[in-house]
Amino acid sequence: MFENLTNKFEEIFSSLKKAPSLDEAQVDEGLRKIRQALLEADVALPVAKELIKNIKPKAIGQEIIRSTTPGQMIIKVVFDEIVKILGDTNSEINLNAVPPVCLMLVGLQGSGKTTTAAKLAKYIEKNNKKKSLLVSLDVYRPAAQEQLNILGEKNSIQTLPIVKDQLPIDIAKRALNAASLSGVDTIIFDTAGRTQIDLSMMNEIKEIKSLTNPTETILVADSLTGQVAVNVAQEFKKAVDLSSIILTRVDGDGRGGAALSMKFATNTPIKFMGTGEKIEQFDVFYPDRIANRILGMGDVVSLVEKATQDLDEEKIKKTEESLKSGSFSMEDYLNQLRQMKKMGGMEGVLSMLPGVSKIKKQMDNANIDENIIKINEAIILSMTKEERLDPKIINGSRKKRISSGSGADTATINKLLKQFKMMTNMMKKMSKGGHKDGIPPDILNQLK
Ligand SMILES: Nc1nc2c(ncn2[C@@H]2O[C@H](COP(=O)(O)OP(=O)(O)O)[C@@H](O)[C@H]2O)c(=O)[nH]1
Ligand SMILES: [Mg+2]
Repeated sequence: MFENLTNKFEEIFSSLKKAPSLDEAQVDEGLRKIRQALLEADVALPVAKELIKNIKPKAIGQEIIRSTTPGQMIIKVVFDEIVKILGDTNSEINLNAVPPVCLMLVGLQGSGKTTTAAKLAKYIEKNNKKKSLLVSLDVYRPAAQEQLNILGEKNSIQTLPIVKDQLPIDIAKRALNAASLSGVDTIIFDTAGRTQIDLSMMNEIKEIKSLTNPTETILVADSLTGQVAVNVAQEFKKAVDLSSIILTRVDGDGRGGAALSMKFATNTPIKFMGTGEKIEQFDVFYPDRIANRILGMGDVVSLVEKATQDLDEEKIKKTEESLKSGSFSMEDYLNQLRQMKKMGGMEGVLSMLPGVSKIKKQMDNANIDENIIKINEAIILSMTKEERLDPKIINGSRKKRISSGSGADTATINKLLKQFKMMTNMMKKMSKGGHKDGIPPDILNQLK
């Protein structure tokens, strides 16, 4: 469903995320491409506008957290806004009523109501440990009631026996009685759809709704129909007030626009999605997971999140001050290494980046030992405070002591000292140039 959009986003972000700095013009250009990609994916114009409007000030005013690039931060901003547009968090199905709790499925013909009724019953049985009664009110389409009852039988879900020529409202009354008698917790009503929005359908739904007083009036919408699905949802919302939406055919090759627009256009949460014809192909709709899928940048997002959580602001300040005063010590270096370790070490950092296979290969080529952080930490810990503050004093005999303390050989200790020297030089240059964002990536380079 989201492949096209994902590919577009990957293209847009591939240059952005590496850039060490971005100016407003570059951000604007990125946003223009994002907007275009959204519209091509059939996202409703007001939704695309809203997204861009919300992303822009955050993308430009974004404070860059150490160990991320501006591009990575922007990906996180875009991600957050897409999650918001999709509905922030998942809202659970509402079963809070005196049993039998009634749920009502509505939607156009062929949108997947009957299939979804059975899927939902199975889901509620598994997750809420509640038994459902499936009831078809579709007296118009030949064999529609049979279709639901066969599905029920196949999947061991109770169904209401069919009585020929009964009107929908009478079937609904019979269902309420049957449920009370048999002690069923939930009734799922599968209503009749039409090929298009139609007044008599809406009136029938209203009538059944006032009889059954459902906790949920759920629109089943075919995501493959894109904008049409969104328009249909708006009509239903106006006429019968929906409480939630289930998107079907998310497994299909639609362009994703319906999924992205639905919540914003109807102010109604998407609670589930159908991902195939089989009964178990039914998932809770989690906005953040969907946003991850759409962006194809989940790894960058978690990298930024981790960086935000893990970095100790105070230590960063201290490092920054040391840098400015030119007194960056082994102590500070140790802090840097520990920050990296917190983020899961080099492997942790790298494995969160997209295109990691490429990086891994480069790593292999460069012979980076993932244990190097640990070894370097051990070396620094074996130094005296004096040595840490002024590594120049580390002579041959001191090296021997450090070696026996850390288990590292002299060559490794020499390498660390050389790296440290290179790094302090480089950092001095960087801080003079006013560029204060690249420390961990540079440590990464220095570790090669
Ligand atoms: N691939 C796919 N097919 C689905 C999904 N949901 C329903 N269908 C199929 O869509 C067709 C129409 O579904 P049905 O439940 O009869 O729609 P109704 O007319 O609204 O009751 C059937 O062939 C279903 O198997 C889905 O999530 N993915
Ligand atoms: Mg049906």
